Amino acid sequence: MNQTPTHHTEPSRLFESRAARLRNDSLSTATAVYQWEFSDAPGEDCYLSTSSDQPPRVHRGRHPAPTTRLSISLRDHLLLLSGQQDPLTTFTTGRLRLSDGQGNPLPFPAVQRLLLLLLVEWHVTPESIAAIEASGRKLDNVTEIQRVKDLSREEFERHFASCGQPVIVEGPVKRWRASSFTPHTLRDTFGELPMSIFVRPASTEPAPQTARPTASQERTTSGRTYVQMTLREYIDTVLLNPPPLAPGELPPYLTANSLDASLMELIEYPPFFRPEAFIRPKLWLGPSGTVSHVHRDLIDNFLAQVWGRKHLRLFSPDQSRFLYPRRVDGNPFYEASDVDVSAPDFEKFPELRHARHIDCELRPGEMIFLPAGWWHYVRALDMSFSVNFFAVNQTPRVLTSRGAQHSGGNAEA
Ligand SMILES: O=C(O)CCC(=O)C(=O)O
Repeated sequence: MNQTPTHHTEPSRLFESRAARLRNDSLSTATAVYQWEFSDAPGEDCYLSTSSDQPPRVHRGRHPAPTTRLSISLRDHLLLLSGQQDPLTTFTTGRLRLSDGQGNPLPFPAVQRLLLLLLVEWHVTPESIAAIEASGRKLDNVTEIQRVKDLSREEFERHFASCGQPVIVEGPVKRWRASSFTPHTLRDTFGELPMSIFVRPASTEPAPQTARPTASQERTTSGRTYVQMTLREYIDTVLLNPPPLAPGELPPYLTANSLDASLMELIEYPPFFRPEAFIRPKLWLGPSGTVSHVHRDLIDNFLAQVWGRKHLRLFSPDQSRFLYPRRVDGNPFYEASDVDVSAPDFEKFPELRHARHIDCELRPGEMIFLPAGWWHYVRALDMSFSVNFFAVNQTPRVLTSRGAQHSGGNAEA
Protein backbone atom coordinates (compact mmCIF):
# COMPACT_ATOMS: atom_id res chain seq x y z
CA MET A 1 0.00 0.00 0.00
CA ASN A 2 1.41 3.34 -0.95
CA GLN A 3 0.13 5.45 1.91
CA THR A 4 0.96 5.40 5.56
CA PRO A 5 -1.67 6.74 7.92
CA THR A 6 -0.39 10.06 9.16
CA HIS A 7 -3.47 11.87 10.43
CA HIS A 8 -4.98 11.36 13.84
CA THR A 9 -1.89 10.14 15.64
CA GLU A 10 -3.64 10.55 18.98
CA PRO A 11 -5.89 7.46 19.09
CA SER A 12 -8.43 8.92 21.49
CA ARG A 13 -9.18 11.62 18.88
CA LEU A 14 -10.17 8.86 16.51
CA PHE A 15 -13.12 8.07 18.69
CA GLU A 16 -14.52 11.57 18.98
CA SER A 17 -16.20 11.32 15.60
CA ARG A 18 -17.66 7.94 16.55
CA ALA A 19 -18.99 9.44 19.76
CA ALA A 20 -20.58 12.23 17.71
CA ARG A 21 -22.20 9.65 15.46
CA LEU A 22 -23.49 7.54 18.33
CA ARG A 23 -25.41 10.55 19.58
CA ASN A 24 -27.69 10.07 16.58
CA ASP A 25 -27.96 6.31 16.80
CA SER A 26 -30.33 4.16 18.79
CA LEU A 27 -27.34 2.44 20.40
CA SER A 28 -26.48 5.70 22.15
CA THR A 29 -29.51 5.34 24.38
CA ALA A 30 -28.33 1.94 25.57
CA THR A 31 -25.80 1.75 28.34
CA ALA A 32 -22.70 0.21 26.83
CA VAL A 33 -18.93 0.36 27.02
CA TYR A 34 -16.90 -0.34 23.87
CA GLN A 35 -13.34 -1.14 24.87
CA TRP A 36 -10.53 -0.86 22.29
CA GLU A 37 -7.52 -3.01 23.19
CA PHE A 38 -4.41 -2.30 21.13
CA SER A 39 -2.23 -5.42 21.08
CA ASP A 40 0.91 -3.45 20.18
CA ALA A 41 0.22 -0.32 22.23
CA PRO A 42 -1.71 -1.09 25.45
CA GLY A 43 -0.91 2.42 26.74
CA GLU A 44 -3.19 3.80 24.01
CA ASP A 45 -6.26 1.72 24.97
CA CYS A 46 -9.53 3.68 24.94
CA TYR A 47 -13.15 3.05 25.62
CA LEU A 48 -16.34 4.68 24.50
CA SER A 49 -19.23 4.78 26.93
CA THR A 50 -22.86 5.38 26.02
CA SER A 51 -25.82 5.76 28.34
CA SER A 52 -29.37 7.05 28.29
CA ASP A 53 -28.65 10.12 30.40
CA GLN A 54 -25.28 11.30 29.04
CA PRO A 55 -23.81 11.90 25.60
CA PRO A 56 -21.33 9.22 24.45
CA ARG A 57 -17.85 9.89 25.86
CA VAL A 58 -14.36 8.72 25.05
CA HIS A 59 -11.96 7.80 27.87
CA ARG A 60 -8.33 6.65 27.97
CA GLY A 61 -7.41 3.30 29.50
CA ARG A 62 -9.33 0.17 30.46
CA HIS A 63 -12.86 -0.09 31.81
CA PRO A 64 -13.37 -2.76 34.53
CA ALA A 65 -16.52 -4.22 32.92
CA PRO A 66 -16.85 -3.41 29.20
CA THR A 67 -19.85 -4.72 27.26
CA THR A 68 -17.88 -5.14 24.00
CA ARG A 69 -14.17 -5.58 23.34
CA LEU A 70 -12.43 -4.73 20.07
CA SER A 71 -8.89 -6.19 19.92
CA ILE A 72 -6.70 -4.95 17.10
CA SER A 73 -3.18 -3.62 16.56
CA LEU A 74 -2.90 0.14 16.63
CA ARG A 75 -1.36 0.04 13.16
CA ASP A 76 -4.30 -1.91 11.73
CA HIS A 77 -6.68 0.46 13.46
CA LEU A 78 -5.03 3.49 11.89
CA LEU A 79 -5.03 1.79 8.48
CA LEU A 80 -8.67 0.98 8.97
CA LEU A 81 -9.74 4.44 10.01
CA SER A 82 -7.70 6.01 7.25
CA GLY A 83 -9.56 3.91 4.70
CA GLN A 84 -6.58 1.77 3.72
CA GLN A 85 -8.13 -1.42 5.01
CA ASP A 86 -11.72 -2.66 4.98
CA PRO A 87 -13.34 -3.34 8.37
CA LEU A 88 -14.88 -6.59 7.16
CA THR A 89 -11.61 -7.90 5.71
CA THR A 90 -9.77 -6.92 8.89
CA PHE A 91 -12.34 -8.92 10.84
CA THR A 92 -12.49 -11.98 8.58
CA THR A 93 -8.68 -12.29 8.50
CA GLY A 94 -8.63 -12.37 12.30
CA ARG A 95 -6.79 -9.08 12.72
CA LEU A 96 -9.75 -7.56 14.51
CA ARG A 97 -11.48 -9.60 17.20
CA LEU A 98 -14.86 -8.59 18.55
CA SER A 99 -16.14 -10.16 21.73
CA ASP A 100 -18.54 -9.52 24.56
CA GLY A 101 -17.39 -8.42 28.02
CA GLN A 102 -16.54 -12.02 28.93
CA GLY A 103 -14.46 -12.54 25.80
CA ASN A 104 -17.05 -14.64 23.89
CA PRO A 105 -17.15 -14.02 20.12
CA LEU A 106 -20.16 -12.00 18.90
CA PRO A 107 -22.73 -13.37 16.43
CA PHE A 108 -22.08 -12.20 12.88
CA PRO A 109 -25.06 -9.80 12.54
CA ALA A 110 -23.88 -7.99 15.67
CA VAL A 111 -20.37 -7.87 14.23
CA GLN A 112 -21.62 -6.34 10.98
CA ARG A 113 -23.59 -3.71 12.82
CA LEU A 114 -20.67 -2.78 15.06
CA LEU A 115 -18.25 -2.57 12.16
CA LEU A 116 -20.49 -0.12 10.39
CA LEU A 117 -21.33 1.84 13.48
CA LEU A 118 -17.89 2.16 14.98
CA LEU A 119 -15.38 1.73 12.20
CA VAL A 120 -16.55 3.68 9.17
CA GLU A 121 -17.38 7.33 9.15
CA TRP A 122 -20.60 7.63 7.18
CA HIS A 123 -23.73 6.17 8.65
CA VAL A 124 -26.91 5.91 6.56
CA THR A 125 -30.27 6.61 8.19
CA PRO A 126 -33.76 6.97 6.64
CA GLU A 127 -33.49 10.72 7.35
CA SER A 128 -30.16 11.01 5.58
CA ILE A 129 -31.55 9.20 2.51
CA ALA A 130 -34.47 11.64 2.44
CA ALA A 131 -32.04 14.53 2.78
CA ILE A 132 -29.93 13.27 -0.14
CA GLU A 133 -33.07 13.02 -2.29
CA ALA A 134 -34.12 16.54 -1.32
CA SER A 135 -30.71 18.20 -1.63
CA GLY A 136 -29.14 16.55 -4.67
CA ARG A 137 -29.16 18.06 -8.14
CA LYS A 138 -32.33 17.17 -10.02
CA LEU A 139 -32.40 16.05 -13.61
CA ASP A 140 -34.69 18.95 -14.58
CA ASN A 141 -31.61 21.13 -14.33
CA VAL A 142 -29.20 18.73 -16.00
CA THR A 143 -29.41 17.80 -19.66
CA GLU A 144 -26.01 16.22 -20.05
CA ILE A 145 -23.22 15.09 -17.81
CA GLN A 146 -20.58 17.79 -17.96
CA ARG A 147 -17.09 16.81 -19.12
CA VAL A 148 -14.03 18.69 -17.95
CA LYS A 149 -10.35 18.27 -18.72
CA ASP A 150 -8.89 19.79 -15.59
CA LEU A 151 -10.61 20.45 -12.35
CA SER A 152 -9.13 21.92 -9.20
CA ARG A 153 -10.26 20.62 -5.84
CA GLU A 154 -12.03 23.93 -5.18
CA GLU A 155 -13.90 23.86 -8.50
CA PHE A 156 -14.88 20.26 -7.92
CA GLU A 157 -16.18 21.10 -4.47
CA ARG A 158 -18.08 24.23 -5.54
CA HIS A 159 -19.63 23.09 -8.82
CA PHE A 160 -20.13 19.37 -8.31
CA ALA A 161 -19.54 17.80 -4.88
CA SER A 162 -21.49 20.34 -2.83
CA CYS A 163 -24.47 20.34 -5.20
CA GLY A 164 -24.55 16.59 -5.74
CA GLN A 165 -23.90 16.83 -9.47
CA PRO A 166 -22.04 14.15 -11.47
CA VAL A 167 -19.10 15.15 -13.65
CA ILE A 168 -16.73 13.28 -15.96
CA VAL A 169 -13.08 14.26 -15.60
CA GLU A 170 -11.18 13.41 -18.76
CA GLY A 171 -7.66 12.13 -18.58
CA PRO A 172 -6.51 11.50 -14.99
CA VAL A 173 -6.60 7.71 -15.33
CA LYS A 174 -4.27 7.84 -18.37
CA ARG A 175 -1.47 8.72 -15.92
CA TRP A 176 -2.01 5.60 -13.84
CA ARG A 177 0.47 2.73 -14.19
CA ALA A 178 -2.56 0.51 -14.77
CA SER A 179 -3.11 2.18 -18.15
CA SER A 180 0.15 0.71 -19.47
CA PHE A 181 -1.06 -2.85 -18.74
CA THR A 182 -2.71 -5.19 -21.24
CA PRO A 183 -4.80 -8.25 -20.36
CA HIS A 184 -1.68 -10.39 -20.98
CA THR A 185 0.69 -8.34 -18.81
CA LEU A 186 -1.96 -8.07 -16.09
CA ARG A 187 -2.31 -11.85 -16.15
CA ASP A 188 1.44 -12.49 -16.22
CA THR A 189 2.14 -10.06 -13.36
CA PHE A 190 -0.82 -10.56 -11.03
CA GLY A 191 -2.29 -13.86 -12.28
CA GLU A 192 -2.10 -15.66 -8.93
CA LEU A 193 -4.36 -13.21 -7.09
CA PRO A 194 -7.63 -14.84 -5.96
CA MET A 195 -10.76 -13.18 -7.29
CA SER A 196 -14.47 -13.46 -6.74
CA ILE A 197 -16.64 -13.53 -9.89
CA PHE A 198 -20.32 -12.63 -10.00
CA VAL A 199 -22.17 -15.41 -11.83
CA ARG A 200 -25.80 -15.41 -10.77
CA PRO A 201 -28.18 -12.71 -9.53
CA ALA A 202 -30.48 -13.31 -6.58
CA SER A 203 -33.81 -14.89 -7.53
CA THR A 204 -35.49 -11.63 -6.49
CA GLU A 205 -33.45 -9.58 -8.96
CA PRO A 206 -34.76 -8.66 -12.40
CA ALA A 207 -31.36 -9.34 -13.97
CA PRO A 208 -30.89 -12.05 -16.61
CA GLN A 209 -28.89 -15.15 -15.72
CA THR A 210 -25.17 -15.13 -16.27
CA ALA A 211 -23.19 -17.73 -18.24
CA ARG A 212 -21.35 -20.09 -15.86
CA PRO A 213 -17.59 -20.48 -15.95
CA THR A 214 -16.22 -23.82 -14.81
CA ALA A 215 -15.07 -23.24 -11.27
CA SER A 216 -15.42 -25.29 -8.18
CA GLN A 217 -16.25 -23.08 -5.22
CA GLU A 218 -19.47 -21.09 -5.10
CA ARG A 219 -20.38 -18.50 -2.51
CA THR A 220 -23.70 -16.77 -2.00
CA THR A 221 -23.98 -13.22 -0.62
CA SER A 222 -27.38 -11.52 -0.30
CA GLY A 223 -28.79 -14.19 -2.64
CA ARG A 224 -26.18 -13.57 -5.34
CA THR A 225 -23.80 -16.30 -6.42
CA TYR A 226 -20.07 -15.81 -6.90
CA VAL A 227 -17.31 -18.26 -7.84
CA GLN A 228 -13.69 -18.06 -6.78
CA MET A 229 -10.86 -18.27 -9.31
CA THR A 230 -7.47 -16.70 -9.86
CA LEU A 231 -7.09 -13.59 -11.98
CA ARG A 232 -5.20 -15.77 -14.47
CA GLU A 233 -8.13 -18.19 -14.82
CA TYR A 234 -10.61 -15.33 -15.23
CA ILE A 235 -8.49 -13.60 -17.88
CA ASP A 236 -7.91 -16.86 -19.77
CA THR A 237 -11.40 -18.32 -19.58
CA VAL A 238 -13.64 -15.25 -19.65
CA LEU A 239 -11.86 -12.02 -20.54
CA LEU A 240 -9.83 -13.29 -23.49
CA ASN A 241 -12.24 -16.10 -24.43
CA PRO A 242 -15.74 -14.98 -23.52
CA PRO A 243 -18.00 -18.05 -23.16
CA PRO A 244 -20.87 -18.47 -25.64
CA LEU A 245 -24.00 -16.85 -24.23
CA ALA A 246 -27.55 -18.13 -24.50
CA PRO A 247 -30.12 -15.43 -25.43
CA GLY A 248 -30.48 -13.02 -22.54
CA GLU A 249 -27.42 -14.32 -20.69
CA LEU A 250 -24.64 -12.04 -19.51
CA PRO A 251 -20.92 -12.78 -19.19
CA PRO A 252 -19.49 -13.68 -15.75
CA TYR A 253 -18.24 -10.42 -14.23
CA LEU A 254 -15.34 -9.71 -11.86
CA THR A 255 -17.15 -7.12 -9.73
CA ALA A 256 -16.01 -4.98 -6.80
CA ASN A 257 -12.99 -7.00 -5.64
CA SER A 258 -10.97 -4.99 -3.10
CA LEU A 259 -7.60 -4.16 -4.64
CA ASP A 260 -4.74 -6.27 -3.38
CA ALA A 261 -1.77 -4.23 -2.05
CA SER A 262 0.21 -5.13 -5.19
CA LEU A 263 -2.51 -3.64 -7.42
CA MET A 264 -2.64 -0.44 -5.37
CA GLU A 265 0.67 0.49 -7.00
CA LEU A 266 -1.14 0.76 -10.34
CA ILE A 267 -3.69 3.40 -9.39
CA GLU A 268 -4.01 6.88 -7.88
CA TYR A 269 -6.76 8.12 -5.61
CA PRO A 270 -9.09 10.78 -7.05
CA PRO A 271 -7.44 14.06 -6.06
CA PHE A 272 -10.68 15.69 -4.91
CA PHE A 273 -11.15 14.16 -1.45
CA ARG A 274 -8.55 13.32 1.16
CA PRO A 275 -7.41 9.71 0.56
CA GLU A 276 -8.62 8.77 4.03
CA ALA A 277 -12.19 9.43 2.87
CA PHE A 278 -12.14 6.22 0.85
CA ILE A 279 -12.29 2.57 1.74
CA ARG A 280 -10.14 0.20 -0.28
CA PRO A 281 -10.73 0.81 -4.01
CA LYS A 282 -12.53 -1.96 -5.94
CA LEU A 283 -11.60 -3.69 -9.18
CA TRP A 284 -14.14 -4.37 -11.97
CA LEU A 285 -13.00 -6.43 -14.95
CA GLY A 286 -14.97 -8.07 -17.71
CA PRO A 287 -15.53 -8.66 -21.42
CA SER A 288 -17.83 -6.49 -23.50
CA GLY A 289 -21.48 -6.86 -22.46
CA THR A 290 -21.22 -7.08 -18.65
CA VAL A 291 -24.06 -5.28 -16.90
CA SER A 292 -24.57 -3.76 -13.47
CA HIS A 293 -28.30 -3.36 -13.01
CA VAL A 294 -29.90 -0.19 -11.72
CA HIS A 295 -28.80 0.47 -8.17
CA ARG A 296 -27.49 3.29 -6.10
CA ASP A 297 -24.79 3.71 -3.50
CA LEU A 298 -25.58 6.03 -0.62
CA ILE A 299 -21.96 7.16 -0.64
CA ASP A 300 -20.03 9.59 -2.82
CA ASN A 301 -18.25 7.47 -5.41
CA PHE A 302 -15.79 7.76 -8.32
CA LEU A 303 -15.74 5.20 -11.13
CA ALA A 304 -12.48 5.28 -13.12
CA GLN A 305 -12.06 3.66 -16.53
CA VAL A 306 -8.70 2.11 -17.41
CA TRP A 307 -9.61 0.13 -20.55
CA GLY A 308 -12.72 0.07 -22.69
CA ARG A 309 -15.90 2.16 -22.74
CA LYS A 310 -18.94 1.88 -20.51
CA HIS A 311 -22.43 3.14 -21.13
CA LEU A 312 -24.06 4.64 -18.03
CA ARG A 313 -27.72 5.49 -17.55
CA LEU A 314 -28.14 7.82 -14.58
CA PHE A 315 -31.19 8.84 -12.55
CA SER A 316 -30.93 11.62 -9.98
CA PRO A 317 -31.76 10.79 -6.33
CA ASP A 318 -35.21 12.43 -6.52
CA GLN A 319 -36.25 9.87 -9.18
CA SER A 320 -36.34 7.09 -6.55
CA ARG A 321 -40.11 7.18 -6.39
CA PHE A 322 -40.26 5.89 -9.98
CA LEU A 323 -37.62 3.17 -9.62
CA TYR A 324 -39.06 0.70 -7.10
CA PRO A 325 -36.12 0.73 -4.67
CA ARG A 326 -35.28 -2.34 -2.64
CA ARG A 327 -32.96 -2.51 0.38
CA VAL A 328 -30.46 -5.35 0.28
CA ASP A 329 -29.70 -7.19 3.52
CA GLY A 330 -26.36 -6.57 5.08
CA ASN A 331 -25.40 -3.49 3.08
CA PRO A 332 -26.87 -0.21 4.31
CA PHE A 333 -24.95 1.74 1.66
CA TYR A 334 -26.65 0.02 -1.27
CA GLU A 335 -30.14 0.01 -2.77
CA ALA A 336 -31.23 -2.06 -5.75
CA SER A 337 -34.07 -1.21 -8.11
CA ASP A 338 -36.62 -3.80 -9.16
CA VAL A 339 -36.81 -2.47 -12.70
CA ASP A 340 -34.78 -3.74 -15.64
CA VAL A 341 -34.08 -0.64 -17.72
CA SER A 342 -32.86 -2.73 -20.65
CA ALA A 343 -36.33 -4.39 -20.91
CA PRO A 344 -38.75 -2.07 -19.08
CA ASP A 345 -41.99 -3.69 -17.95
CA PHE A 346 -44.40 -0.75 -17.64
CA GLU A 347 -47.32 -2.98 -16.73
CA LYS A 348 -45.56 -4.26 -13.67
CA PHE A 349 -43.77 -0.98 -12.90
CA PRO A 350 -46.10 1.78 -14.16
CA GLU A 351 -44.26 4.58 -12.32
CA LEU A 352 -41.15 3.83 -14.37
CA ARG A 353 -42.74 5.75 -17.25
CA HIS A 354 -42.17 8.97 -15.32
CA ALA A 355 -38.51 8.37 -14.54
CA ARG A 356 -36.15 10.86 -16.20
CA HIS A 357 -32.67 9.67 -17.04
CA ILE A 358 -29.50 10.87 -18.64
CA ASP A 359 -27.08 8.69 -20.64
CA CYS A 360 -23.34 9.09 -20.91
CA GLU A 361 -20.28 7.17 -22.00
CA LEU A 362 -17.22 6.69 -19.84
CA ARG A 363 -14.08 6.25 -21.91
CA PRO A 364 -10.56 5.01 -21.15
CA GLY A 365 -8.65 7.50 -19.01
CA GLU A 366 -11.82 9.08 -17.59
CA MET A 367 -13.34 9.16 -14.15
CA ILE A 368 -16.95 9.94 -13.29
CA PHE A 369 -18.06 11.38 -9.97
CA LEU A 370 -21.30 9.68 -8.89
CA PRO A 371 -22.67 11.61 -5.92
CA ALA A 372 -24.40 9.64 -3.16
CA GLY A 373 -27.89 8.52 -4.13
CA TRP A 374 -27.56 8.71 -7.95
CA TRP A 375 -29.07 5.58 -9.49
CA HIS A 376 -26.94 4.00 -12.19
CA TYR A 377 -27.11 1.23 -14.78
CA VAL A 378 -23.77 0.30 -16.36
CA ARG A 379 -23.08 -1.75 -19.50
CA ALA A 380 -19.56 -2.45 -20.81
CA LEU A 381 -19.30 -1.61 -24.52
CA ASP A 382 -15.81 -3.14 -24.79
CA MET A 383 -13.53 -5.36 -22.73
CA SER A 384 -13.28 -3.23 -19.64
CA PHE A 385 -11.07 -2.59 -16.60
CA SER A 386 -12.43 -0.12 -14.03
CA VAL A 387 -11.66 0.85 -10.46
CA ASN A 388 -14.10 2.55 -8.13
CA PHE A 389 -13.64 4.54 -4.96
CA PHE A 390 -16.33 4.68 -2.26
CA ALA A 391 -15.96 7.63 0.14
CA VAL A 392 -17.46 5.78 3.11
CA ASN A 393 -15.27 7.65 5.57
CA GLN A 394 -17.01 10.96 5.07
CA THR A 395 -20.56 12.25 4.93
CA PRO A 396 -21.77 12.81 1.33
CA ARG A 397 -20.69 16.29 0.38
CA VAL A 398 -24.18 17.31 -0.67
CA LEU A 399 -25.19 17.03 2.99
CA THR A 400 -22.21 18.87 4.42
CA SER A 401 -22.08 21.79 1.99
CA ARG A 402 -23.15 25.15 3.33
CA GLY A 403 -25.87 25.39 0.75
CA ALA A 404 -27.52 22.11 1.76
CA GLN A 405 -31.14 22.69 2.63
CA HIS A 406 -31.36 19.63 4.82
CA SER A 407 -28.83 17.95 7.04
CA GLY A 408 -30.24 14.58 7.89
CA GLY A 409 -26.72 13.09 7.91
CA ASN A 410 -24.10 13.26 10.58
CA ALA A 411 -21.75 16.17 10.78
CA GLU A 412 -18.40 15.40 9.23
CA ALA A 413 -15.65 14.56 11.67
O1 LIG B 1 -18.95 -0.62 -13.63
C1 LIG B 1 -19.91 -1.26 -13.21
O2 LIG B 1 -20.35 -2.27 -13.76
C2 LIG B 1 -20.64 -0.77 -11.98
C3 LIG B 1 -19.86 0.19 -11.16
C4 LIG B 1 -20.65 0.67 -10.01
O3 LIG B 1 -21.78 0.31 -9.82
C5 LIG B 1 -20.11 1.64 -9.09
O4 LIG B 1 -18.98 2.13 -9.24
O5 LIG B 1 -20.84 1.97 -8.13
